[in-house]
Amino acid sequence: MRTVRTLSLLALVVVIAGVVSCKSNESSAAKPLDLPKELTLDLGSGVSMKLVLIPSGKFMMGSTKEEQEVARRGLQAQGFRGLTDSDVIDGGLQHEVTISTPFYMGVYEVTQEHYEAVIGKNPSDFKGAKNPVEMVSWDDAYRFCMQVSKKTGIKVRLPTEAQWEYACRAGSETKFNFGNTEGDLCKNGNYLDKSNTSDSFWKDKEHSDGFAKTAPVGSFTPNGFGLYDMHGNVWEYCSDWFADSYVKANNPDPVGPGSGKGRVLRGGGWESPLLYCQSASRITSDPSTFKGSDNIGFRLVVLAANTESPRQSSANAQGDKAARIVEVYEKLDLDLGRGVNMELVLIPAGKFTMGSSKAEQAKAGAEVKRITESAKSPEEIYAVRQEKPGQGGAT
Ligand SMILES: [Ca+2]
Ligand SMILES: [Ca+2]
Repeated sequence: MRTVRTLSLLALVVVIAGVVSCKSNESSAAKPLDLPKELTLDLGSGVSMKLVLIPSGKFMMGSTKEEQEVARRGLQAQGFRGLTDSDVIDGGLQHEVTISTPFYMGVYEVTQEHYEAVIGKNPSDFKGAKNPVEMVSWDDAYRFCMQVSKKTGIKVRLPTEAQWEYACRAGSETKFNFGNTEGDLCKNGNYLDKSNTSDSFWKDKEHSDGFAKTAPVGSFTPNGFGLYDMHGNVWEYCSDWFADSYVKANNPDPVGPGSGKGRVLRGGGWESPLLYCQSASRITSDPSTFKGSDNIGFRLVVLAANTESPRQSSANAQGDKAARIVEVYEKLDLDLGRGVNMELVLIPAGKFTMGSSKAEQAKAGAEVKRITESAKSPEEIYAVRQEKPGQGGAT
């Protein structure tokens, strides 16, 4: 009996071990990327930047019809007339968007300390090592990303508008990531509140967040992903070109239209009223003419797949769906030394019809025929053919 019981127990142990083993395999199969929860970028000069993992997922992007109507009524009450949809905080109603690739996002807005460690100067109006950098253009933010990438070997960029809103909402579907109660914004972000000295009619005269200008980053409660100041402090540049309506066809991972008059900014700043600090709020600025404001800054993201060395990333790109989305910069600024730079622009992949068309060939043939027929002698034809290389310097 003892032997049978022992064997039974042994069999049971084997079965349990098998189950545990199976479960373990299933678990690793369902989770191809075993990602650390945080990423720290060493910016040099003893300064580092902390980013947190934002998991992939789906969310409803944009605002609800009701939110837009409330915003419209609020603006009308302030005396605004003839408002278009794009005046009312959001160019599109809520629609489902998928973020297929986990990414890391800066826990804080880029600070003046961060900026100075990388760029070597601090353009901000409201000085403070831990305050957000401001008075930077979109191009400055872009350049900062490239410099950090070069310094760390990790591809850093501005968030897409969709990544930004997804990260801001952190699973919430309300106007703000903490709910719908406007009076709670003063505990969750720095906006145009009672503390502000301006006499703007936009000002919330009932609540105080304690900051008249920018606040040191992380002064308020973080959202569900652990991100600070997604509402207010400074507006944040995104990588997308702005479109009045969202480009819905480009999903998952929308990146906005291919071109536009301005880039997207999100989240509102210390000088923005409540309405413009909502999760879905968006404005635009033209980087060719707009060089910055002390109400505008930015924060960084890193695609999870880009945290690996280039060799690992290339290997993973063969088989891992998440890693296949490899991001490239729209332009490169090469420092050649002695203050000389060379700018290169990205030529996107695509198809085209190479060579000349039948019509072009027929036209060229007709032209040759015309010259040949109008020539008085073979020498003249020869002279015509030799003339061009001689003039243009070609051989
Ligand atoms: Ca404030
Ligand atoms: Ca902000």
